[in-house]
Amino acid sequence: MLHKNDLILRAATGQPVSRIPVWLMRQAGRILPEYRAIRNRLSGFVELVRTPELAAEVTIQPVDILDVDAAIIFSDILVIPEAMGLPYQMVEKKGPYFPTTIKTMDQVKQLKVADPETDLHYVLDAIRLAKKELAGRVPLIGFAGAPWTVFAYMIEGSGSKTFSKARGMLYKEPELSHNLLEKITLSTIAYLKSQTQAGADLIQIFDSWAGILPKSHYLTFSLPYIQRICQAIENVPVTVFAKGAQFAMPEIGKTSCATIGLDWQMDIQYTRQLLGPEKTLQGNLDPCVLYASNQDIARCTRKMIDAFGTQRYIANLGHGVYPDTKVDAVKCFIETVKNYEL
Ligand code: 1CP
Repeated sequence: MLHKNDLILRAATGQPVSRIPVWLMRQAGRILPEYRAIRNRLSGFVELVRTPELAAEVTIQPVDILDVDAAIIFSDILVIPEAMGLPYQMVEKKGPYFPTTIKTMDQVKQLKVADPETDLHYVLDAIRLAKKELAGRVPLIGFAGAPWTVFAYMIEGSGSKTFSKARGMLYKEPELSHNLLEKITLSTIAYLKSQTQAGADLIQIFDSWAGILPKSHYLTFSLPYIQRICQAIENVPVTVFAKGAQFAMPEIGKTSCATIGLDWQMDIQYTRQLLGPEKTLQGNLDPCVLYASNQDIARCTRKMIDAFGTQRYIANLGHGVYPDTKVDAVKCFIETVKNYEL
């Protein structure tokens, strides 16, 4: 489809842009009162994710209200375990919770490879609706968790500071671990292919827990599976966001992704040097900058762009926007990017 605003696609594919594209990780939900109004009408997060009309509506809210250059489909990385047979709950103010976690090879064998058209049809319906309502205004980003990050929740059963059960599993049961990662990878490839068929113009892989692995484990248990996903998605550009994985940047640079996301701790110039000119970079303002005054937000944003340069670059935060961020601060960030002169 032709887009009225295709800046993010141009940047991702290395074409020149007339201004820098900008969006925010976790822009759908969290910060907008308009999101909370819809969310409060429902029993909870899971119902919203499973109601395509409303999921599409909250997907488009940031485009209408914040004027970002891309929408991201409203869903969660945990729909994959559920589609494989391991359901999750979203506990208010606490986050995800899995009543059952994976402990044995027998359990891994019982999990299925997700069939997106049946198990995840609600996400695909939401994508089709969102695309229709966007009518080409901006591209739509589809996403999934990286297999390692999804694995971490399936073993741990919830968020965790250390994910010690999940990391421990890699040492204790490497074969079980690879078997589970394989199933998650096959499910994710099928899912992301379906997302692009439903209309996703770009795909982002979130490896939120990349940074807690030692390098050798990252290169064994995470990156090879990410590379398989990158290779399988041929028709749209893929972004890899591996939070905390500065240590593996040269290797991430060798995957076939178009764009690499930087978290806020990563050094911009050093990372560009490691990756060379062929990849597009995305990121990486510290989300906490948005607690500062507008003047400081603008100053920090411009300083960040000075370091990235204006081509082969997509402006974003270094991780998801925090829920207590003021909408005005987000607007200031977006305006500063848009007004940056090439
Ligand atoms: O009730 C609510 O509104 C719940 C809050 C919420 C929301 C709005 C959760 C629970 N998930 C989401 C949506 C979501 N999750 C999106 C929507 C699109 C967007 O605007 O970006 C996306 C892309 C995600 C991805 C996601 N979920 C990640 C990867 C990105 C990241 O932030 O690192 C992870 C790790 C999750 C798990 C998850 N879901 C929700 C929470 C609170 C968490 C994190 C739990 C933890 O800290 O371990």
